[in-house]
Amino acid sequence: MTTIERFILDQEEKYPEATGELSNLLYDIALAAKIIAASIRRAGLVNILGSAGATNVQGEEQQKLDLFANATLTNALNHTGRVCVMASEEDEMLIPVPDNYPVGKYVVLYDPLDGSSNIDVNGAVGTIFSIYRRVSLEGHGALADVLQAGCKQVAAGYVIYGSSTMLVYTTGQGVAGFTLDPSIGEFLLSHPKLVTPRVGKYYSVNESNFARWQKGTQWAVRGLHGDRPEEIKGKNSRYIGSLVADFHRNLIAGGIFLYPSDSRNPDGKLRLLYECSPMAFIAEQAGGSATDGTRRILDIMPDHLHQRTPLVIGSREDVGYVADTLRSLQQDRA
Ligand code: AHM
Ligand code: MG
Repeated sequence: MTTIERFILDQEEKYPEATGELSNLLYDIALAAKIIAASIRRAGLVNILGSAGATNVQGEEQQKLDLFANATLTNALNHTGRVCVMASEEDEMLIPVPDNYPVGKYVVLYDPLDGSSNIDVNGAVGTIFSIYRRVSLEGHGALADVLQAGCKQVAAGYVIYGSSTMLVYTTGQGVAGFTLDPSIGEFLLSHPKLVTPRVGKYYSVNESNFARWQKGTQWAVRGLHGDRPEEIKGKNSRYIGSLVADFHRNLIAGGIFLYPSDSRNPDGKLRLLYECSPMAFIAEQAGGSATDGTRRILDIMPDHLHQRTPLVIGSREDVGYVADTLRSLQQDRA
């Protein structure tokens, strides 16, 4: 039985220059995940469900658990001396480390409760996190620390609060998955090396947007349906509407997730820093890939905190098929 602490420590021992700060940061996040998981499990009991009546910076209604998850992560990180600045999907501005606490060399970004529309129907939700090394030289962190390309991440992961709670993360040495044993309150190593199939079984996309997609996207998704068997074998459709849950299923079973641009959301819906970059890092480390249609997600240099991007992510050959289809249709029109 390997606990997450032991696994992280074993990994750290491979790097004599490691100071242990990143390991401790990962424990901090694992602790926050346990607190959030406990609260989600009790959601129906403690009447924590439902809207808090406020809207977040994206204009979406916040729910009580969103606020709780956001505060839990912030409070787990802000006093440790390991972080110089944070940013959350739920906060408009950077989250500074309070003046009376020490600052450290890492930057943490998070989507505290992804897929929150699933809360009221007892569906799976998740937490996504992304860690960078600071680029500013001293003092409290600045915007430049947060606006880094995804390829600069030192770690990324997600927690899925599903039929069990799992934490999946990478530090660039492959992807490992841990399952929370609620009887002892520990994350135990359950998936030592997650590798995603090169070709997937599933495609996941919100097809109610079909009429609003560009021709290339429509063409590619028809291929995923099985309409063009000479190009690609048709797949099964699965869509929960919770990126973490849809991504996790496809990571394990093989598949492709798309949130393309459409006429209502010209830049797609998902956020580069809190959702797409961390998931892209995990996908690549598991042997998959992620693109916005033309660029590798990890190469996109963000210019603002809440930037959105189209996302095509998952099994390498399937992502390649969609990217090729989009490219060839663009060339035809040019
Ligand atoms: P959230 O972070 O506000 O919960 O929104 C992101 C979610 C993703 O988890 C999911 O993939 C997507 O929004 C679903 O959007 P849609 O309902 O348009 O299909
Ligand atoms: Mg989200």
